[in-house]
Amino acid sequence: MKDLLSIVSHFQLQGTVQEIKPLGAGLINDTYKVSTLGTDAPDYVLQRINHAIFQNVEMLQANIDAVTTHIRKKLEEKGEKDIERKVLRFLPADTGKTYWHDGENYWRVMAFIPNARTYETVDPEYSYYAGVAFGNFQAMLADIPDELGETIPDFHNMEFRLKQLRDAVAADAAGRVKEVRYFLDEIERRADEMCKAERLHREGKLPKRVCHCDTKVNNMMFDENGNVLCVIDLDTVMPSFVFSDFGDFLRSGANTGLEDDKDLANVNFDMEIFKAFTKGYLESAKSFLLPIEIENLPYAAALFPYMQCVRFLADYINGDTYYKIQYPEHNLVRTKAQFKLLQSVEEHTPEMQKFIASCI
Ligand code: GN1
Ligand code: MG
Repeated sequence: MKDLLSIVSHFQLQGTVQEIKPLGAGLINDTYKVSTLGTDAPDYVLQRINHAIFQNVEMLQANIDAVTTHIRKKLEEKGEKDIERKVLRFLPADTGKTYWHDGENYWRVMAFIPNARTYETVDPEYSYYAGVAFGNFQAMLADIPDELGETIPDFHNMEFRLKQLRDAVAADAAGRVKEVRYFLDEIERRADEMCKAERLHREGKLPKRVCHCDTKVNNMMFDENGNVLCVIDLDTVMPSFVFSDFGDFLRSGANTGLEDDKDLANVNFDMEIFKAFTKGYLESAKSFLLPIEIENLPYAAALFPYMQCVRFLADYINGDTYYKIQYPEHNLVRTKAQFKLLQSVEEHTPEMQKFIASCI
């Protein structure tokens, strides 16, 4: 706490810090809640940025500053009340930048959003709201004047993720390849189809837009009445295919089990969630989506469990160098759960296509 206190002292906080303790369940950054004394000053969120993963912190924070400034402006133009709870506010450090480098680690501080909460699972009603909110998020950022950088180059590039997996297999650093042959074969069998987005982009048929790129259910804040306040975890906001936000929400939101469920019988793709989310998303995103983007939404629903399966498996084969793990086979358990989810998505493809056709 003493060390964290001295870090926080480099940011322009109001009030007196009372307590700093861990917050949230992210797999990448370390997050703390900074509580201040009394009710006059806001509480804050302190984060240690995972600098091994986000190697260009200057670009990372420039993206986030651009995005939050743009959204804030849009909300002001709309005459929105409660703006403090509808867009994140990062505090400048004594360098004037919205991050602080202590010589070893990079830190940032944002205002804590009061009386708000996140969920690990959602029902169809909340999925509908989430669909509207992520569609709105993309719509609000459609005319952002700044050019955003790729904070993690090729983040959702399926060809690149497959190459990483193949490199991991070739190196076999942890001697684990022999136990995962089955999954490697299943992945390779689908590889061509799953790289469709990259091909369509090269052919000039599929655009990149500013996307959130980490639309897990728990990256959305709801108020006390269940209304969506804002989207958080903006590290990966960057140009991508709209499939990123659509597919990655369903990967978490429509999974009837956990991302790392050990009991695969729990893991299935929930069509009620799919329908509610898709309805909301299309309502707010229809105005800018191209037919090729809409047609391929069922592909997006499969792409993200597939990509996550590839990423978890590559990390397992590499000896767990990327994701935080709680036990030695954690990344393998995650791989299996994502693969089961993919199979369930595949079974529902015709039904998804029919539903989307009925929405437009
Ligand atoms: C990571 O930090 P967190 O848990 O929100 C990851 C996402 C994965 C997700 C899997 C920068 O997100 O891409 O989908 O874990 N973020 C990064 O749960 O790699
Ligand atoms: Mg998160």
